[in-house]
Amino acid sequence: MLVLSALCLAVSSTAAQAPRQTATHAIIPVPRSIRLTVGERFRIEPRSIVVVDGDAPAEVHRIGTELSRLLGLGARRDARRLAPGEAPPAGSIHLRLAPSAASLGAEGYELRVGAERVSISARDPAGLFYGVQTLRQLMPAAVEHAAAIGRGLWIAGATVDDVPRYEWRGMMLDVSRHFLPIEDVKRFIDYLALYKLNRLHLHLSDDQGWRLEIKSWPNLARHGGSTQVGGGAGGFYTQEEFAELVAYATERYVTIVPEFDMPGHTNAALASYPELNCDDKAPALYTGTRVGFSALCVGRDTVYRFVEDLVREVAALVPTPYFHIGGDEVERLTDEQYRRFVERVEAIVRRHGKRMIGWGEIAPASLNASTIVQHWKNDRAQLHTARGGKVILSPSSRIYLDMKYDSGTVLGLKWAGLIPLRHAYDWEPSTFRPNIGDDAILGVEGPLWSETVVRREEFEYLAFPRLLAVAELGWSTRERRRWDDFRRRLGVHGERLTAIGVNFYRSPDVDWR
Ligand code: TNX
Repeated sequence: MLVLSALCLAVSSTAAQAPRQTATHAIIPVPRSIRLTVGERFRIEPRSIVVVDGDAPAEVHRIGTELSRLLGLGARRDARRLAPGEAPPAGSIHLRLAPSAASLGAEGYELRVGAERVSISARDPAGLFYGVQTLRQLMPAAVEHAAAIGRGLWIAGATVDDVPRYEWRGMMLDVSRHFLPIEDVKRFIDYLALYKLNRLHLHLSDDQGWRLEIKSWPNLARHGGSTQVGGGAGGFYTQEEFAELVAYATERYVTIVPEFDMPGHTNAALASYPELNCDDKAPALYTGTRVGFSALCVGRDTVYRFVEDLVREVAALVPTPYFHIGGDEVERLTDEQYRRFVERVEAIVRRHGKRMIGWGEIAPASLNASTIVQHWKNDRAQLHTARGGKVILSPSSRIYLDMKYDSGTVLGLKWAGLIPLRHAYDWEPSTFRPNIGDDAILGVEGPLWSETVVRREEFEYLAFPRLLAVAELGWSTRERRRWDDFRRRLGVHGERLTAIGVNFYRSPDVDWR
């Protein structure tokens, strides 16, 4: 048995036959179609170079240059533009836009690795970016180490034709319960990109902390952001930092989805501004973990001025189409008060040109069909599909990344059950909920609530490897997903996750490398 890092050549023999070679790959998420061509590997050598077409947009050139850096191609670090009519030379990796490849959609790509040349083509730059991620995974994990520069790298020979199943492939980070510095959030964006996840939903406010500077309501961050669960120092992102984060995410084809939870989960805001409370008294900051006790004074005009200012500032700062209003677990309002609030806020969000998203609880309000409902528990998200609306699936019993793996897990919660790796992987979105079929499903998202996790390493421990199950649920077709095959491929990723510095849980379901 010859075991290579990115490619396994399993040599099997039976008594009657000569040894037979079956080549397997370890790509996560598994591509729509992949054929390995054993014996055709492309070696990274001093002559290797990344090339793009002469008229390629700057974005494509940037993707090429990033790849070139990853490969450690020394002086040839920038991608080279081909001269008009010049064919990609031997030893080149060619990134090419093929506008006519309509069937590849906005994110699909075709990849061909031969001994002489590599080519990736896609209709759009995002597809080239995803082709590059597949290329990374066809190389030994050593490519992820800066120290690999000068080592003999190679790419497994392959022909890949790949498109995602869903347009929404996400993760949520709760930076309210425990604050994560911007550098840590960037690390998560890097991880998402490698596994072709394209949404990072940030839960930016809750009872315990307000995490984004709002210039028209400065006390939200200054006071409301000054603590966290357990009473630590908390923190918040300035608008400059946040703009930089959005730019960082955009370069990696990750859309930031900002959430400001309301009308409940608002103690940090209520503590910062007395006028948001019906009795005009600001409560103390909160550092516990109960839910449901807070609510904005929804009958007051001031509250809608607050929402208006918030949406305006965030819409200007985050050039992505979504604004998530939370809307979960409100115990202090009547159903009628709650629904009217959601409807008024939806009008504000729409006026600012954004698509509203809310947790399942918002579905009974009379919503616009462009609004998105995020299913998480036994909610009524299906009311929204009946009006033609789209749903994101985040079932807590399957992909709440903050649930414990098993009864021995110290971090995490268990109200939605224990979620071992296989349980997170082995389910089918299109049949998961009655009346929420594939045509209504925008995609899947794994939320990571942070009541019990403080440092980046702890966030990572709960997220990995279950986030890779979410990545495959979101990208790969139902027919291509098989638990046994996933666990085998995942084992190979142990080395890669270690190389990029992820503190992952060594699930006993997997034979880790
Ligand atoms: C429920 S999920 C919540 C969060 C908690 C989480 C803990 C949702 C919309 N609300 O406020 O952090 O459970 O698992």
